[in-house]
Amino acid sequence: MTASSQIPPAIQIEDDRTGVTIPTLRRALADNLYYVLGKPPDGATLNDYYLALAYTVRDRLMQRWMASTHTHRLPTIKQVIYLSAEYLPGPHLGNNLMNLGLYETVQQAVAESGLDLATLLACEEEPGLGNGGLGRLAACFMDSLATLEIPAIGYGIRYEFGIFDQEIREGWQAEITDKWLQSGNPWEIARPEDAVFVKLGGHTEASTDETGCYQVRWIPHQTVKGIPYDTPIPGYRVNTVNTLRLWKAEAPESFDLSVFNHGDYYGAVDQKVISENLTKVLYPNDEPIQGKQLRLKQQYFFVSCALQDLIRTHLAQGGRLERFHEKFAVQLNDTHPAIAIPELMRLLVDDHHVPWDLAWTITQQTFAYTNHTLLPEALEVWSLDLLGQLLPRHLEIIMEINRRFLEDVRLKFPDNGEKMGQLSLIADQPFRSVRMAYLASVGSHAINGVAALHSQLLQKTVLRGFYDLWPEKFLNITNGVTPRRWMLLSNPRLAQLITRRIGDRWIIHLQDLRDLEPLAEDPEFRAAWRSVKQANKQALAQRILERTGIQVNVESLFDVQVKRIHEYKRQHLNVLHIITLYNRLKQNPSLDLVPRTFIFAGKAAPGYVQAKLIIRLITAVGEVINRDPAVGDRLKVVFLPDYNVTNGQPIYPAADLSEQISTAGKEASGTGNMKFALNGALTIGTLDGANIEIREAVGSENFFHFGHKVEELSQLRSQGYDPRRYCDHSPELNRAIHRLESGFFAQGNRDLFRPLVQSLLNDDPYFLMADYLSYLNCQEQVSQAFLNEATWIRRSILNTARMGEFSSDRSIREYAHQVWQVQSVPINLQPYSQSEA
Ligand code: OX2
Repeated sequence: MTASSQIPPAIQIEDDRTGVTIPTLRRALADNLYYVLGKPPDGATLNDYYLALAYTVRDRLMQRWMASTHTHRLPTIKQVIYLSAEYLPGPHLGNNLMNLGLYETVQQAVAESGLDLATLLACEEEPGLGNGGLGRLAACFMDSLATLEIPAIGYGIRYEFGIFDQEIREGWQAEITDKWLQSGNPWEIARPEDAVFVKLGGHTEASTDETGCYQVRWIPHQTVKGIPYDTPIPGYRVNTVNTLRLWKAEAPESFDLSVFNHGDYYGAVDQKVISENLTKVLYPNDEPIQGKQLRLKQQYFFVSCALQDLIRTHLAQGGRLERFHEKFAVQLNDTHPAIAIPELMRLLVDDHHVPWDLAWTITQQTFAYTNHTLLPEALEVWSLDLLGQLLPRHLEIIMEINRRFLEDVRLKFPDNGEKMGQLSLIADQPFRSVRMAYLASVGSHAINGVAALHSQLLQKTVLRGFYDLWPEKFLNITNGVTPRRWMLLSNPRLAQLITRRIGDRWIIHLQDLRDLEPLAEDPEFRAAWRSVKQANKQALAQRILERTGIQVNVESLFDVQVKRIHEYKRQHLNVLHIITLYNRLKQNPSLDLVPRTFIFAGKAAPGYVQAKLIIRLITAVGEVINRDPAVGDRLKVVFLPDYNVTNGQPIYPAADLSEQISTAGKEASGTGNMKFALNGALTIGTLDGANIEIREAVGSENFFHFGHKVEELSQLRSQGYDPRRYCDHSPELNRAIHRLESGFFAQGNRDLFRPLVQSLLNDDPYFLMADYLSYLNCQEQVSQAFLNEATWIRRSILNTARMGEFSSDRSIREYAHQVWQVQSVPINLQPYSQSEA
C-alpha cells in the first residue's frame, strides 16, 4: 500500500472547516478570505468573496470526498470509469450548496455578512469543457452516479480554453476565447504526485527475450507529462462524493538540455510549449476533424493517463490485472476515447506481459461503448498515416485486432469477401483509415444508442454488420437529465410548488411527479402553476431586456429553440414559420394573431459557415420584425447570446413551447427536449430521437407532432426528392422564400442569404421544404391551444407529471444493471478512521 492510499487515523477535524451553523459559516468565510486568498475584508473584490465562499463549501465536502475516494479504492468495490473528451458541469457553487443541503443556511450567513448569494453565484465562470449535448450528458451522469452512491471517476481533459464565448456583433456571431481559469478555480485540486507519462511518435522494435517470448518495445519521439486535477462531484444529500479527474499536459521537467537539441535552451523551451499545447483548447464539433493531429493527441493523452492511473491504483491495492474488469467498468462516451481499446491492450501485453488472448478478454469485459450520432460526417476515422506517425504501436495492435476479428468473421461467413470488407476496422476509401466506431464495437461487451429510435437505426445502419454478428451486445439506454440542476436549482418556484403538494421525494424519485396528475384538474393548483410560469417568464424577460435591449410581452407565447446551431436541427425552419406569420400580418394588419416571442440561443462552430449564416438570419429577421410598428407587440424575435449551462438555466423554466424540430432520424436523442417538458413546456416536435418517447410518456394529446417520419423521408429520397415542388404547391412557402431572396431582411442585399436559399431550393438535405406545411399547420394548433389557458396549463402540468422516466437517475440505473454490473456503496463517515477497518 502506498502512503497516499492510507488514511491517517482519526484526524482532528476543525469545526471551522466542517461546521454549518451560521456563525461558523460566517467565520469560515472570513477566514478563507484572509488566510487562503490573502485579502482583508475591505480590500476584497466580489470575486474574492465568491472564492472564499467556494473554499468554505469545498471544505464541507472534504471529509465525504476523502472517505468516498478511500472506500472506492478497495479491491472488492467495482467502480464506474466514465471516459469522455467533454464535460459541461455548469457552475459548481449553487449545485454543491443544494446537494449538501446548505443553500438556505449559506444564503443567510452570506446575507448577514453583508453580501448577496445570487451576486456571488454569478461570479463563477463555468467550465465550458464541451460542445453541447454530449458533454452535458456526461455531467448529468456524474450527478446521478454520485446521487445513486455508485463509485465513479469521470476522466477527461482540462482544456485551458473551453468552448468559446459568443457575442453577437452586428447580427453575426463573434467568438471570444474562454478564459475560465483566469480568476482561479477553487473547485479543483492539482495532484502532481499522481502525474503519469505519455509517449508519442517514434517507432517500435520487436525482439525475442531470453525466455523466447516475443516482445515489442515502443521508442517514442516525445513524452509528455499528464497532471491530474480533481474536482469533487457530490451526490444529492448523500455522503458519496465522486471525482472528476481532468488531465493537463506538461513537459517532463527533467528534460536534459544536451539531449534536447544539444544544449539549445530555447529549443527545449519550445518543446515545453509544444507539450503544453496539447490540452490548450477544446475543438468545436461540426467541423471537419480529419487530419487534426492535435485532436488525436488529446484523445490518446487523456485515455492513456486514465488507464495508467487505473492500473497503478489497482496494483497498489493488491489487485491483479486478470481481474481488472472486475474492478472497473469503463464507459466510452462516443468514439473520442476509443483509442483506449488498443491502449489497454498495449499496457497489458507490452508493459505487463499479459498474454494477448487474456488481455483481449479483459479488454472486452472492461469496455462498453455509447454511440451518440449517426451523422456520417461525425463518425470518426483516423488515417493510418496519422495513426502510424503518432501511435505506431497502437496501429500494429489495431491491425492485429482486425486480423483476428476478420478471421472469426471468415469462419462464420466462409467465402464472403464482401462481408469482410464491410466489417473491417480499416476503411480503404477515400483513404486508408481506422473506423473508430467499429474499433469501439469490437473491443466492447455492450454497445448502446441514446434513444429508442436511435438504437434501432444504429442496428440497422451504421453498425448493422456488428448487430448481425452479436445482437446480444446491443441495447438502448435512453438519455436523461438530472432533476437537481434542471428543476430544483434552476426552477425553484416550480420545485417549491410541487414539493408543497406532493412532498420532496420526486427530487430523487422523479416518477413521483405522477402524483401531480390529479392536481391538473384543480383550478387553484392550475392558478398557482400559471403564476410560477409567469414569474419565470418575467425573470427571463428582464434578462432579455438587459442582454439585448428587446422588450418582450410576458403574456405572449414564449416559443423557444435553444441548442447548437446546425442545419439538421433546423432553426431555419422555425424562421420560415416566423416569416410566414410576418407575411400574414403585413397582408392583413388587423389579423387576430396569438402573440409570440421567439427565443433562440446557441453557438455555431466557428468554421461552419451555413450555421453562422442561420444566426445572422435570425438576428436579421428580428431586426425587421421587432421594429415594425405594424407588428407591435404581437411578434418578437430574440437571439440570446452565449448559450451555455449558466445562461440556459433561466430559459427552460420560462418556456411555453419547446421547439424540437430536427429532421427525423438525425437527432440521436436530444436532452433539451427533456428539460423543457420537465419544466412544463409543451413540445412541438418531429418523431425524432427521444421526442418519440417523450410523446408516448406525456400523451399524444399533450404534444404537438408534425413532419415526415424516418421511413417516409427515405421514400422521398429514393423517389428523387425535389424541394422546389413544395414551393410551387404552397403559396405561403413561396412567399417566405421570396422574402429571403429579395434581400428584404438584409437591407436589400440579395446575396446575403443566398447560400441558405440555394441549399433549400436545390437539395434541401434536411427536408425543410417537405416538412414546412405540416409544421405550419401544427403551429396553428399550438396557437389555438394557447388561447385556452385552462387546458394549456392542464397540459403543462401533465407534461411535468409524466416526465419522471427522463431522469438521468433512470438512465444510470439501467447502465448500472445492464452494462456495468455495479452496486451502490453507501459511504460511512463516522467513525472516520474505522470505516475501512
Ligand atoms: C449529441 C447528440 O447530437 C444528441 O442528440 C444527444 O442527445 C447527445 O449527444 C447526448 O447523447 N456529439 N454530440 C452528440 O453526439 C455527438 C457525437
